[in-house]
Amino acid sequence: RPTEQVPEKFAKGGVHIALVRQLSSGDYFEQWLAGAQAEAKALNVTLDVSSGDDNNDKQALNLQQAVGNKADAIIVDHGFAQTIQPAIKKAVDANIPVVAFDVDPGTPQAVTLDQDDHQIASQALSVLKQDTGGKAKVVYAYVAGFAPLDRRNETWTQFKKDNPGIAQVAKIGVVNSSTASAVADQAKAALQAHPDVTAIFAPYDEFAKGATLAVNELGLQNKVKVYGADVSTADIGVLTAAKSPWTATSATDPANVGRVAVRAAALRVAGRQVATALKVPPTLITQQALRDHGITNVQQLAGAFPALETPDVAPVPWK
Ligand code: SR1
Repeated sequence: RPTEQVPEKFAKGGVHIALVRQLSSGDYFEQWLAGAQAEAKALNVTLDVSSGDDNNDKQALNLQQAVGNKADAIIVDHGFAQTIQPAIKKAVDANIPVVAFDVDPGTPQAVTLDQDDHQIASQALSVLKQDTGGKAKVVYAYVAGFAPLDRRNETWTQFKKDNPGIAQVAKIGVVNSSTASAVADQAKAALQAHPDVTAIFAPYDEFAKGATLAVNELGLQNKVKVYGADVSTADIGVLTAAKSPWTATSATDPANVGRVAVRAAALRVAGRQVATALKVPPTLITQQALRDHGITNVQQLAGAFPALETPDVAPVPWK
């Protein structure tokens, strides 16, 4: 329920927020965008969306353009620190509010938003540990440089130290417009080279889908289990398919995270205080729970996992 009047600029429909993305393909990024667009519509904001399509120089150019166009606020969605920080500095110097999702903005003047990636990794790893009794040869999927994956990697590194029975025997991973199929090829090769592997830690849903495909194609479903991150309707289909090796995922609702990013940017446009570091906590979703609740799509998830919705993170008082 609104507790305040809509600020004039929003009522008139004159607010432009630039959303500058590094990546746009894949379930996670599509759902995130849908949430951001829905929130922008609800707030009467024009969302100007650009994507670097995995080209960091293109993302940096898009960001410079958003600054040059004097956007009312800018949301930077992923990116590599060295390519986006110079333009973020220009934005904050020009008093343009910046919300940085899953990327280090390099300045405390920007609001940061993340999904608590350490918790994402530790939730998925808690199931891996339970299933394996803390003793397993593991294939690990990771690409350095992406802030959320780097944070999940910190937790994996500590987990290995704390659990000497867990051994990483191969590292795989690629991020591009066909991540899942590339990771499937890599996972297949790793599983063939290491027949004693019983678990794949793949903390990004495109990695987990690729790992699952590899296990299925090799017919190893009874031996090798996959522990992942993120969730989408397509992921739920993969998780709950007969004999699926994908056992657990730790996830937020990506559409909800997109909505939070737009709310934070809108609040800053209206001159409101926003916490400097926003977090949307993840929820552990197991294959068993999805089956028990008969969940087949993301719309049904919130009923069984109400913590996936976070209206209290960056609430807008006039909405
Ligand atoms: C390439 S980075 C992919 C991750 O970004 C978001 O944090 C999602 O959770 C996804 O796993």
